[in-house]
Amino acid sequence: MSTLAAARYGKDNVRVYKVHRDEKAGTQTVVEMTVCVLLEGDIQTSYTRADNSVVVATDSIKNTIYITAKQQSVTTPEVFGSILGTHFVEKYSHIHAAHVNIITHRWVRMNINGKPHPHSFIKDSPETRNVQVDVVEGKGIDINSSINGLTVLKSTGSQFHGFLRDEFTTLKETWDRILSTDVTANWQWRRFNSVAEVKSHTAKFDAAWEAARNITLKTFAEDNSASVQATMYKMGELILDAAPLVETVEYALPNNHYFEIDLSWHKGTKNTGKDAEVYAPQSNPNGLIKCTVGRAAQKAKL
Ligand code: AZA
Repeated sequence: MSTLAAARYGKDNVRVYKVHRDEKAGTQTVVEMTVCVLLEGDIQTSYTRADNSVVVATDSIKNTIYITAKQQSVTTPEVFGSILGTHFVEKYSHIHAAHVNIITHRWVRMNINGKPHPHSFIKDSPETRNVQVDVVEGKGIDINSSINGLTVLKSTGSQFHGFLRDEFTTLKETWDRILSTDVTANWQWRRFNSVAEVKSHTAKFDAAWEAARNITLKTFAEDNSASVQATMYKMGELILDAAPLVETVEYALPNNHYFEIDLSWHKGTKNTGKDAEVYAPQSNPNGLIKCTVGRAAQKAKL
């Protein structure tokens, strides 16, 4: 005997572009997103008895994403995701949860001759702003916002010493090293009761994203880092201070290593320690450091 233990389905990788034309100012603004919507509810029989009567076709889900993008603002993604997810739960009595993931791609307005161009944009990095919105009937709306793929490097101002040494240790202590990482940072909002409540906080979502990004960059640059662990914790603390509705901040930082190269074999060339200039960037293996920073009395989840 078997049973359907869990099920959700929907449309993934729905690519959506929306332009906003400000006729008065003569400027246009664009948003490009990749959207995933997965539904849960009384859909078991579609798996166990080939009963398609309970299936909102994934094609209809895709159409709903387009229509909602036409009818509603897609900024902020937190509000758009809440409207979209709530639609499915309210429209179909047998759908009890909608899980919406939105990846917003980076299109930054070009500066031409020192002036912001009215309708031209550059993708200056693979960085994305993502949201995961979970709308659960009778419970509310959970929103997790994130920065992904923000790659940073500092050529000094990072140390790593005093770590545990035993018979497995070969790593040398360092008081001056290169530090580079691809930032994944996400922050979990306290639960919202309704779309109206999410909408009432619209401005806070952009503000939190901007604060999280600025804090990440400023702390990375300015902290004389004792370790990835110590620096990321400072970032998390500062984001919690900046965004009172945020309950937890989570970072996942790979340590993208740059190894010194001993070039003494070539005419005694000095290229280690204070003479190091040419390094070998490493693809793998890499350190991976994670943490969740919560308000006092909250437990970390890893
Ligand atoms: N944290 C660091 O910042 N650097 C490291 C580690 C670590 O845990 N391990 N090796 N190098």
